[in-house]
Amino acid sequence: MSPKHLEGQRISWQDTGVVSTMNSPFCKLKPIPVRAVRMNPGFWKPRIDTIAIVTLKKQMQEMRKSGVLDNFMRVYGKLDAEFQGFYFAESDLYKWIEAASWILQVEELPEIEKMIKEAIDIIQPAQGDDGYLNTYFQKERAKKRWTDLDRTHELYCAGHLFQAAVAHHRSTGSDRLLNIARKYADYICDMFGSGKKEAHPGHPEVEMGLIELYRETGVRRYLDTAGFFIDHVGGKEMREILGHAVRALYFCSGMTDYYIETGNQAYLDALESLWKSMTEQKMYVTGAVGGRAYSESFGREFELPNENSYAETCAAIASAFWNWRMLAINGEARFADLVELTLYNSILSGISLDGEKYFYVNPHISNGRATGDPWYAHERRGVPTRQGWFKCACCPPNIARMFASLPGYFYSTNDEGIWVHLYDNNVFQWHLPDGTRFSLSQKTNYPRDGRVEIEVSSQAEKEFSIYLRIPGWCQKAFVTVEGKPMPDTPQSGSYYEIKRSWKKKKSILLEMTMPSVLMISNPMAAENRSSAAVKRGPIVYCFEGVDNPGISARQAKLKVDCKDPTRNLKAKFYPDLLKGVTAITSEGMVPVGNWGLLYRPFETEPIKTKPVILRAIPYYAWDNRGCSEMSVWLPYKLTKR
Ligand code: FUB
Ligand code: ZN
Repeated sequence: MSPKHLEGQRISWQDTGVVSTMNSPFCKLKPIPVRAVRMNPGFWKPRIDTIAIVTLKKQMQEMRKSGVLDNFMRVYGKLDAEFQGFYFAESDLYKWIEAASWILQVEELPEIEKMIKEAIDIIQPAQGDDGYLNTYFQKERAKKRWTDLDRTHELYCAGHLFQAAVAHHRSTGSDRLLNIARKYADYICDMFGSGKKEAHPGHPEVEMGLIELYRETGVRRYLDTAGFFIDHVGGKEMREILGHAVRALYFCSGMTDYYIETGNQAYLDALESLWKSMTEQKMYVTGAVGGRAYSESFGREFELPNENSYAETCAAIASAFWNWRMLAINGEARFADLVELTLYNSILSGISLDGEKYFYVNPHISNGRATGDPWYAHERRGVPTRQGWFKCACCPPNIARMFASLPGYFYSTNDEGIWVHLYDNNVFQWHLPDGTRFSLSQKTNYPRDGRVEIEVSSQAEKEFSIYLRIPGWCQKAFVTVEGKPMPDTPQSGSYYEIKRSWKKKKSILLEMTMPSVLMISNPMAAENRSSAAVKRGPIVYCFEGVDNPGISARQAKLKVDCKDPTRNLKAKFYPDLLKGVTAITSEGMVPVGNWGLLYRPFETEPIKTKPVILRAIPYYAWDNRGCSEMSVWLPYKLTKR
């Protein structure tokens, strides 16, 4: 099938989504631009505002300090200095430009606009006449260009440049960075492919970048070169999710993009297997992935260590990218569920509430000691308290681009209607693919509770559907339209369709029960055996030392009523705690006295315990009041009433 891009039916830059599947032949959902959704005060708006007001500026300062911008200037002789940082340092600047560009769709921010312009001014002169642009491999390493694709990251950096350029174009209409990207992409397409340089990048990313550039420009060979890289590494044959977690999931995202454009079932078969392998065997309860610290990778099946969980923030973001693309194919709620799970837990944990510090590695249990052993203290990536910056600073600008573009993840459209994926206060004004204009607003306290009031109106007298995501975590949901309860029961883990004419404004009420629940794990995940984790709605909880004074979170046990396991869980909202969180308490117990020896014979009267009340807070919010002990999972003791 010939993509509509090539039929001259281009989308204007203002109308384009974060991942522009608008004209892609093999996907059901059409994206909406970030600017179509105005977030109102609620859960996400303050976080997105923090990115705009605090995070982006601080990140630029850090990149200046660590020499990322100097690396460009030394290429064209404006600075006489050594190359600084890792060989992929410039990718941080590209991610930052991407984030800063998306945020311009959220708000007018002249200062950020100026910073983007200055960054492009610094980048532009570094591009070679042939289009090549990589600050590490220019100048003294010029002869080494493309000689170490496996380890060093030329194509990875290129991919980030392409994504930044596309975001910048979609947000400002400027083709300044886009032209730099195109020139480089043309050069890459000249270099790589059958009968040319037959190789693939060691760190995927360029696949997504090239395909988005194809969607933006209609230049077919960008898509073909991405396909070449995917085939060269054997994408179609992959079945088990393996290796470096960010690489694996950027690859899956790129392969999904490629399927969406080409429709070759073999890619989708591989993607389905990889998704199953990740979600059934290699994912934390928080949605985090990449448990193995060594090589930052997916381990074997069920290799999910808690204290030494690597769970890189970038890997969780990569999972959200991938699931977002899988969702577009058929509108299956399981993918949106995972986008939601990662957003509220394993991605959000990556940044402090003030927007200035980051986790690179996200543990699921911590001894609360900021001085780790040498391996974990390595560049302070694995220290169990957030850091202001890292020598390898991939995660901070990745979080910024994710949250800056978040409004664009709330909805999709298609010929049938509007798809509501995420819940929070906002007004969405947009149009269906046929041009029918509508307005949809949400009022809710979500995720504090599961009640969402929606109002929809459309310009024209036309029947279309609203598809509400009923999350997989939600056991009971009720939908009322114009005060009348809908007769059929919404199914958990699906989209609930409401079809009618919306010409006259109509109200929908979605009520999702949101009890506190205890999660248990497949016993093959050895560290979670006989333990439970607390979850409420999309939010996973943890027990942090600061909320449990005098109690060791790593020795506590939950008391679980054997007839009614959640009976002991009590949820209460605290507006002033951690910017407003629902804390959950439970009866529990802690050992009295010391264990003494590491091992001892089992006793029928085991070590004495005393009853305590344990308090849990959302996992994303831990380590915002100093470094203390923390655990997501606690062993439990079944009790009879
Ligand atoms: O290698 C580039 C980035 O740095 C990776 O995606 C991260 O895992 C970190 O290694
Ligand atoms: Zn990272």
